Amino acid sequence: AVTAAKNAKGNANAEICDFLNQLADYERNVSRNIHKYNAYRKAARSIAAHSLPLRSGKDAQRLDGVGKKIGEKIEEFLTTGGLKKLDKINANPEAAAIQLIASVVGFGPAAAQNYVQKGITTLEALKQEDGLSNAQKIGLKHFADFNERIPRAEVEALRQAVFAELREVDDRLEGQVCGSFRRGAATSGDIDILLTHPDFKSTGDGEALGKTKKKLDPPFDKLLDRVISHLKKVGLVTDVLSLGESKFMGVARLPETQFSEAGLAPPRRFRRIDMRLWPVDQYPLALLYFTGSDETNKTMRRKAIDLGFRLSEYSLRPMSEDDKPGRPLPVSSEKDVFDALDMTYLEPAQR
Ligand code: DCP
Ligand code: MG
Ligand code: MN
Repeated sequence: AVTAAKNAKGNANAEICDFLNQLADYERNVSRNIHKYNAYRKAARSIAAHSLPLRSGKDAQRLDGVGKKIGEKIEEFLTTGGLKKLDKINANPEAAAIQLIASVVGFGPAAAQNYVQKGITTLEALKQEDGLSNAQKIGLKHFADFNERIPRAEVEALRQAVFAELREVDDRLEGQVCGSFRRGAATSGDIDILLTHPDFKSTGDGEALGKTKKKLDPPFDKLLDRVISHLKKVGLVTDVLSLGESKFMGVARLPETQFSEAGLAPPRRFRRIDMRLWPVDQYPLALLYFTGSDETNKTMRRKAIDLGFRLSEYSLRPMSEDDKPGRPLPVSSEKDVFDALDMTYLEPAQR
């Protein structure tokens, strides 16, 4: 019998996945090599899905997405318990500084690299810089809080508070918390809310509304604005990172009374919240996409391509011989998409 130690996700090869993900982060943020980043991530996902503990690099190479080079790293890790490449990365203060800054909300790898080149290597020094964007200032201000996972009970309390307030703005607004919360996760990195309205319709072309028309039609051009203003007024939203007609990224926190009434344990942290306003006819496709996981999305999009379709958060469309998308298929539930792709329906918790 296999008695390998498994992590919370049941991954027998957690340590291997962990070092592959560290290498992936390094490639994305420091080397800026997105291909290598994707390769490491893909190998890590493939190994995470493998239930038996890997015994050798050769063993690992049998898995999808694990080639010779990654196989050799796994061999080194299994035989020596470490990885020279990772030791070198971890001993490089410049690389560490880039990774640190790139992990702050509002900063990407390019900005991180620029600051480190200028000799800015700590968050304290970064805070003193002129010319930070509003989003970057907020990212720095809440750096510690944003690095904390959000317990499910707190997402639930925020969900109830937000949806109660939405009724005050427009009692026909509807929506759901998607992301890891909808998949049943015990903790979430942020709160992903998808909203819709029965009168808010797409043009039917299967594209993003913003792509075909510069502006949403009234009153929906102002609806998300009104939602966010109201949530700010009642103290649920504390900061705005960005706000467009259909996409909000910001910060939320439960007011003190609601926090204690929900029986949540202090400290009362600031949390990242994303909100999208979606046309009702495209809602099931957005629900599917924003529920994720990103891995399930990739699998489904790939499956769609294999079957001659194109799947997005806006539509499921057949592709013509010359690779042009046809008319969107009618989709009234997530299950319709699984059916069209000839896949067994997966409950959110299985995704
Ligand atoms: N998504 C995706 N590909 C990305 C980013 C996001 O398919 N590159 C989709 C799937 C995600 C959803 O959007 O589940 C929400 O994105 P999050 O980054 O918030 O991811 P999760 O909610 O899944 O996880 P977390 O708990 O870290 O927020
Ligand atoms: Mg999320
Ligand atoms: Mn999110």
